[in-house]
Parts: sequence; structure tokens; C-alpha cells
Amino acid sequence: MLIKRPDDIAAAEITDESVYLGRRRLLRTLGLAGSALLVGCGQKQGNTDAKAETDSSPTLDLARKTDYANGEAQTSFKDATHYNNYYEFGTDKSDPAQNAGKFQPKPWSVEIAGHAEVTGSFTLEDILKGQSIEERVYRMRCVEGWSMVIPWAGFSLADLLKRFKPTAQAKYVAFTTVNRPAQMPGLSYAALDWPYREGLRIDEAMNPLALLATGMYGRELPNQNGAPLRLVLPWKYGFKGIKSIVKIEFVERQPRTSWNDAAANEYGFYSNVNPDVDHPRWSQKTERRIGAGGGLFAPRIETKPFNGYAEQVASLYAGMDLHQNF
Ligand SMILES: Nc1nc2c(c(=O)[nH]1)N[C@H]1C(S)=C(S)[C@@H](COP(=O)(O)O)O[C@H]1N2
Ligand SMILES: [Mo]
Repeated sequence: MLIKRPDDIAAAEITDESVYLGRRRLLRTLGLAGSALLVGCGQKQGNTDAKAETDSSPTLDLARKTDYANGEAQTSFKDATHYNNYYEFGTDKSDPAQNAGKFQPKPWSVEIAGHAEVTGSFTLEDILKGQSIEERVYRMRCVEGWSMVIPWAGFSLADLLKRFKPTAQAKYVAFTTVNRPAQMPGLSYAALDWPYREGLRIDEAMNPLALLATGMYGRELPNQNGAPLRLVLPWKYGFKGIKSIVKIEFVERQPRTSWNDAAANEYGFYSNVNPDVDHPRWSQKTERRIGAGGGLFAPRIETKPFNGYAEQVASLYAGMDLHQNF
């Protein structure tokens, strides 16, 4: 994001995507959407990509399904898993799907630290114990100006955090992504100060919309979407949704976060979706829905305050100047 311009003017990205979509459409028309031909065309094909092609990752038992996107059309599984930001696997939108095949999301454990009565290292199985996994269809808005509608599977972050009994000193929650250079080729480039870090005020973290996702489209998360555990915060810009979380720490002061460290004037700590606060290099008033008819020439749609979730979250920011606290 730092090194790129928004999607409506980034020529390199536009070429990438239109070429990609064009080829997919052609292959579909020819009935040749198999992976063998893509390999034949010189396209690198990782394990995860193959997994996405066959849509064969384990399915999840979903306790219930709730549409938080007003019946808006869901983004295709293909687009949601092949147009990603996950800089640990490369900075192009197509890099994560191509480069995340070697990543091993199991076994997994998460360290719980800081101001809480219960801390320590917990396996993914410990973390998931007793949680019923539900589907929530959320609108997602990237700070770069594109958006998707994704059926996530997971449970409220609050349900997990409460189990550790945070103390009164726990004013914020800090999250850290795994740091595995051998499995994450993007870590050899200083695109960001690794490992990726994010944070929330504790009341934001406890808001029922904040989701810890373990899956999408009824299946376990693909590596490129943050397996095995990632945050989903539909009222905030996408970069707050930290992937492949290995540490959750209850802290007293506002934690440092990767994009804010990289460019504090461009990426604020709060980063609530806000059409009235422009990014210094582009407007945030509109967005382009990935995969919507018309491709790159689809009309841009208006971005809503808090990405349309004001009713659920605006009270968290009552009395705050959202131009100052962007
Ligand atoms: N660890 C990590 N988490 C990350 C990122 C990243 O580069 N590294 N990119 C963020 C950005 S900018 C966006 S828009 C979303 C994209 O999530 P998706 O690929 O599942 O749609 O992930 C966020 N989480
Ligand atoms: Mo993003």
C-alpha cells in the first residue's frame, strides 16, 4: 500500500488483473479451466493454488449463517483467494496464492500475554475448544479502494478474549503474525518492519462484529487468506485484519502497528472506513467491487462511513474527532 497507488490509477495492477481475468474467462469459455494448462502457460502453481482450484479444503460445520451485507452479491471464491494482500508472500495481489503453498498452518499455537489472569501458550485446538463456528457475510474494504463481500467462518473475538480474563490495565490488544522466513518469501524484502503487527482498543476488540476467522466459503482458510487464524474487522480498512496470528497481548498503551510505523500520516491506528477522510494520496469516497460486472470499468460505488456498519460500531468513537483519529 505504501509503495503503490490506489487501484483506480495503478497501471501495473490494472494490467495484471485484466490479463488474469481475461485469461480465466477465456479458459472458462473453452472449458479449459484446469490447472495443467495454466502451468503450461508458464504460470507458477503452488499447492495452495491447486487447493483453491479444486476447492477441496476441509469443510466446516457452521452453527448458523448470517448475512451482514444486505444481500449484496458475494465475491467469487476465486477472486477472494487470488486477489490478496499478504506481503509476507509478496506485494503483488497474485503473489499470495502463488507463494503460500509451502506454508504450514498446522500444528499451530498462539501465545497469550500481558495484562490478563490467564496467559501462556495455547494450541489452535485449545483456542477453538467450545467455540461454535458461524458464517458471517461481511463487506470488506481495502484502504487501496477496492472491496469484496466474503462469507467468513469464525467466532467473536470477544468470546476468546474473555476467557483469559483481561485485567483493568488491559486497555488495548496487540496482535502479531507468524515470522517464518523459510515459508514466507516476502519476508526477505523490507516491505514492512516484520513481523506484521496490529492492534485494537479493548472495547473495539470486544465489539461483537470483530471476528476471529478460521475459514471462508464454508471451508478452512486458504493460506493466502491467513490460515489458520486471522482477524476480520469489517468496519475498518483491510490491513487491520491481521493474518496467521501467533501472539495476542493485553497492553496498557496503544501498541505499535506495522502500517502506522511505515507511514503514520497515511495509515492511522484506528483506520475506520471513512469516506470523509481522504488518504493523503487518494480519495476514499468510492470503491470498486472486485468481480462485479464490467470488470475494471464497473462504476465505482460510494463508500459508507464505517463501511456501512455505523449502527453497530459508531458509539465506540462517540466524541472523538475522526479526522484527528483516522
Ligand atoms: N500478516 C499480514 N496480514 C495482513 C496483510 C499482510 O500483508 N500481512 N495485509 C492486510 C491487507 S492490506 C488486507 S486488504 C487484508 C486482505 O485480506 P484477504 O487477502 O483475505 O482479502 O489482509 C490484511 N492482513
Ligand atoms: Mo488492504
